[in-house]
Amino acid sequence: MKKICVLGLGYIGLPTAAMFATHGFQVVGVDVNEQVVETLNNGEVHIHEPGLKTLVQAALKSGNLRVASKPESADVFIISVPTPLREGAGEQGSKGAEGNVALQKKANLDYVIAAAESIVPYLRPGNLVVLESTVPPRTTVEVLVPILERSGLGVSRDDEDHSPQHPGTTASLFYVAHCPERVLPGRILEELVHNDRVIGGVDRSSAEMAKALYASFVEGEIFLTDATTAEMVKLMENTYRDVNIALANEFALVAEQLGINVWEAIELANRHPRVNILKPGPGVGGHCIAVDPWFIAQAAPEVTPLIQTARRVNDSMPLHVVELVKRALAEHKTGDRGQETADKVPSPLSRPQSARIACLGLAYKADVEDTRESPAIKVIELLRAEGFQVRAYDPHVPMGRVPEQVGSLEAALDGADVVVILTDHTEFRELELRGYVVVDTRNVLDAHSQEANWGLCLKLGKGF
Ligand code: SAJ
Repeated sequence: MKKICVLGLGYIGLPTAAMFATHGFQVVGVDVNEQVVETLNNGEVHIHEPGLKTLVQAALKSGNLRVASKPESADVFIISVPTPLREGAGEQGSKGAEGNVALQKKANLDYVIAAAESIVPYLRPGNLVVLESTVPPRTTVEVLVPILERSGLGVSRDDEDHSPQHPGTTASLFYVAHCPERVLPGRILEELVHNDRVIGGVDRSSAEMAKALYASFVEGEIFLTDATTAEMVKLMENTYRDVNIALANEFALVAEQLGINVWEAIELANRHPRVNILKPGPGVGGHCIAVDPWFIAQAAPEVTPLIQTARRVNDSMPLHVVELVKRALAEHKTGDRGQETADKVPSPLSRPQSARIACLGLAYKADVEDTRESPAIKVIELLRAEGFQVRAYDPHVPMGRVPEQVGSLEAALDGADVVVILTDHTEFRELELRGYVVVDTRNVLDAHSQEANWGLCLKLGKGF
């Protein structure tokens, strides 16, 4: 039985380790966080994802999955560690499309480097090393391979790349491939099996070896390419989505100025057979879409003004939400919306800054507990910085994520001057908010029935 060592037991590493373990491999999952190791060894799972706990427990019970804090010898090593942004990492002398701005956010490869270095002592001829982490273009060939070559072994190369100086003979070669994950949080297990996969090898043999490995559980098609193309494919997918969300957000800002409803306009535009505008909202969260475009920008800052601008448009949306809250408060104060609204909402606020704001939703998107890069958290931080009294509620997110978090909807709504809907959780679609001033950033409330019934509802993207 082949042995796989998976480094990093996070959102991708853990499901991948469990998947291989339940498909006939002996797997050792490694994490540098002792708490993660202990939790898993106690049969518990630190990541909330449908079906994951059952799969991990089955894998552990079968004896095919073990969890450890250090790597060990194996046939295959899979690196699945985070690649966050390093903020303010401007590089002297490199001019981006707008000065050095593009380079202020760059990939932090510390975890990838540490994981690669931890493998070096265990690397043996014939081993395959797979990088699953999302990385800037060329990381596999320019960062990962040189570290692994410190083992004294040579990386496998395509025939035409063999030079007389190259130390490797087949007997002393190792193999390397980049196999980016493409699964959607909330549907990870299903998409791990059914999505198509792109595998980029540093040479053909590496790509073929990785394909044979993933074919053990992937039911989608597996496409082979080179490592740098595979890196770029992954980054392009998420950048495509980011740029298109930025376009939707920009349309929303325009619609507010024009006094039209962007949600209706998008629905109508999307009736065109070749148009599919995404949804505006309070910004883009999650650990990938808000991060990955910067990896392309850092590789080619001069030629990526569109990508960089899209990032800034999406990053500016939390501030826009705060402006909408202030507008709602001002209307609330003056009763601008007419007698009907003025009658229904509480009395005018003498000091808007002391206003109570109920924030509904902390997660970065619907029906998940993940708050990484969540625009909702950014909105709360901005409101806090402005001195508002904030209470936040999210039925999916464990308590303690922000100091303002409360454990029930009632506690959040109690005495609220403005209610801001920041995440489109299913639970929020049925909300009864009669008598509240609402800012709906996700179009979860049915404008016609709600607004007609209970007064003031500002919707992001809807002018008035
Ligand atoms: N969002 C909008 N408007 C939309 C769609 C999304 O504002 O129309 C926001 C969401 O609310 C959220 C953020 O964008 O804050 C990202 O959500 P998402 O559902 O678009 O994507 P993620 O981050 O959960 O997962 C993405 C996926 N990539 C693509 O769809 C191209 C997933 O397939 C990747 O595997 C994942 O990134 C990753 O790990 O890279």
